[in-house]
Amino acid sequence: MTAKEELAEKLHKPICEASNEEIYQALTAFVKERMEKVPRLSGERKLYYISAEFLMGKLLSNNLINLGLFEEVKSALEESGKQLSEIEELEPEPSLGNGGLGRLAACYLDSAATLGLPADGVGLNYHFGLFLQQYRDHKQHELPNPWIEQDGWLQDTGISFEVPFRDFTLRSQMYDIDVAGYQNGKNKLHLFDISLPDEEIVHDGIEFDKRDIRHNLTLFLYPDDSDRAGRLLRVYQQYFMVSNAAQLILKELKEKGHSCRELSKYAVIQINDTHPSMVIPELIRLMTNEGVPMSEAIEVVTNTCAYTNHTILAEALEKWPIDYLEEAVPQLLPIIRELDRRVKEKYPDPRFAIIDQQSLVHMAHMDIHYGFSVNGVAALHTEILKSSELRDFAQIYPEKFNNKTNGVTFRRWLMHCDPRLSGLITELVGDGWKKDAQELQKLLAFREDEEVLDRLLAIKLENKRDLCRYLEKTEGVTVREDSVFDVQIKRLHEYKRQQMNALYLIWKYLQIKAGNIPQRPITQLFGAKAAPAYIIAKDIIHLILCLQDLINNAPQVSPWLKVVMVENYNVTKAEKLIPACDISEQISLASKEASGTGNMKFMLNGAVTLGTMDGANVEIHDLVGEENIYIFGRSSEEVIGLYEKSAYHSSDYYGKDPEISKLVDFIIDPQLMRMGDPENLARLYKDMTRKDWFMALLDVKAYIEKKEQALHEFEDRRSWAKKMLTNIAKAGFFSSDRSVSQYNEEIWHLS
Ligand code: 26V
Repeated sequence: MTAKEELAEKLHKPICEASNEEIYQALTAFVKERMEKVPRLSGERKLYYISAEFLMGKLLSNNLINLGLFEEVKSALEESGKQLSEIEELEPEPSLGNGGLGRLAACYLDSAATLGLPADGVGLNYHFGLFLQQYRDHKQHELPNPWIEQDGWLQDTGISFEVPFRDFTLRSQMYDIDVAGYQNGKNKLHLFDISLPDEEIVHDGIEFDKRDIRHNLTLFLYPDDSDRAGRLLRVYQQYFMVSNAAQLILKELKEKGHSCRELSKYAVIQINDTHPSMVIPELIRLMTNEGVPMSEAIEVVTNTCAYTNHTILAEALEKWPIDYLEEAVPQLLPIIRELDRRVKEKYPDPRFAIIDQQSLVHMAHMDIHYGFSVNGVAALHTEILKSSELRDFAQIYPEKFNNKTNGVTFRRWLMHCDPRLSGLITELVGDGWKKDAQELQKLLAFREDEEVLDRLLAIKLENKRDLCRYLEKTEGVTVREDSVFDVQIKRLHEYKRQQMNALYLIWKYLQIKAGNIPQRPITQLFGAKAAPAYIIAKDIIHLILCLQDLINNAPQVSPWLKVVMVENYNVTKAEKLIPACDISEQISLASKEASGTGNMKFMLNGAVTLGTMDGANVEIHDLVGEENIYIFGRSSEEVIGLYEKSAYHSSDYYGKDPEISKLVDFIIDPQLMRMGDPENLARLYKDMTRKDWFMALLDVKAYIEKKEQALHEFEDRRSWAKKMLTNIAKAGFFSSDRSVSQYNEEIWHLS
């Protein structure tokens, strides 16, 4: 039966007579049935990728692409007067992640299945996900983001485990999402839930009783940890995740007829940041309960677990007070104490301790001592880990440290989100790039081909038109398609320096007011969520929303400069913004962005990077060459030196440079203070003038200058198109197929 016939049969009527809702239901059922038939990947050894986040994005189109059904279904619908893109809009996006960490996990699941590697994800089924972001009064407001549908992608497996806590035991339920590889078999994402989640306990936005663990454990990702109850809830979540993972892994091992002593032969566990680190003591606990001697259990688990570090910021290098663990999971303490005792016996230096003198348990230290691999996520990041953050550890365990530069799946981030560009690439170099991304390099042969360059520009314009229509519909704003689209989309964090971009906007606003009109209108697009308890991040959002209001409503300025901060930025919105982008903002303070993955998606879609020598920007720079990227700012060595010597004082820049103070003072300009909330603006002003921990003032002038250069060079359209082409052609290295192959060859060793 053709896809068209099957759909019509499911609908009990011809497609043209069905509503989009009906087609969506039928299409989802159809795809699920086809996924059922895809063979499960298997092999002697299997990977379990444990992660607190899996930022999957919508699955309908992605599954159609990977099943090889996309074109057939799209045309079948078109023949009946229906648009797949409109049907797709009905699908809610699973809200199971926050940023790069979670999206990377999703890309890696896609690539592992595509490469035919047996690799399942393990995480939690958060009912309300991160949160849904709304703007009111120029501020972020948080609401629950319910995404679970009746007949969606989650399948109840009937598998269930008991997870013991100090005061009670929770029963889990395992739900699965199928992950089909591109023209290959399938793996699964296992999402654990509690048996009695109670969505009713949430009120007033995202408030709920944080102590009601039996009913709240899987409601939200990253519940507010500004108080003890919130932090404890995170411990409960993490243990629930890893205890289920450990029980599942041992169950599958037994089902294959192996003893748990053989764990490392048949399984490998990738610990995605420190959130899943308790899987180490939990596995040791379960194995010793089964009679395996402690030393042997420790050795087996060490040979099974590998740890990936995704940031050097304190927020992710988790340290749990021992009394939190005592209160939630006392059964782990004898194990953690024993692990710590063994470390102290061998390495008495307190820098290596798992339990420090303040009775904090260092999760990363546990991972490094009791895992066989530690990797960073970009070349520079791994070097910084080895030479500064984790230097002592790299000295005692040089063989454990390795780099795996991140990657992104080209199925979603090119084939799906930019069909026009995909089509042109295939026309020019064939479709080998879909399986071997390095083939994109063949595009370099067209660097001097004016027709190709013009077609690239024409495609970008079409994509910008699509985005304009989308923004008009969803955000109610009008954007000029002939303006430069400059985009900064990522988690809101001070180190990512959205505030420095805001200072640029202030500068440009003042320039235009003074009569210095840009060569072409500029559209500055932002998308970002701030963690609910992260005050300065919320103040930065407030500043940007106030500037948006001010600039877009200033008659003299708005024809030339427009600010659009999209609400509730997520994967779906990224898929619309990235193909339309001209300038990709990657302006983190050098040394702070572990890798970045948005930077890769942008280059792949023909945007040119404006960035610092940080994270994977360094590798992008080395691949495309000086003339195809805009680099500015202090180097990571300089920045690390400034921190070491406590030598950066924002007042040196604010107080001594009138060009800078003029921009910063604008934050508390009466116009802005009337428009916004003086408390938020004054707090941000104070922070930037007295602290500025992530050194926005250090680089702001170099940033303005480089951005102006990029805007100027944008006007030489052919030369810009050449930069676009070079970026696309060199993006092959950043395919997650390459990253996952390297993980497999150097860490996982799956057959
Ligand atoms: C973030 C947050 C923010 C919300 C509040 C709680 C919380 C807890 C932990 C984290 C850790 C986020 C770690 C992360 O996303 N790291 C990113 O990982 C990407 C993939 O490796 C990498 O490209 C980014 O540079 C890095 O920031």
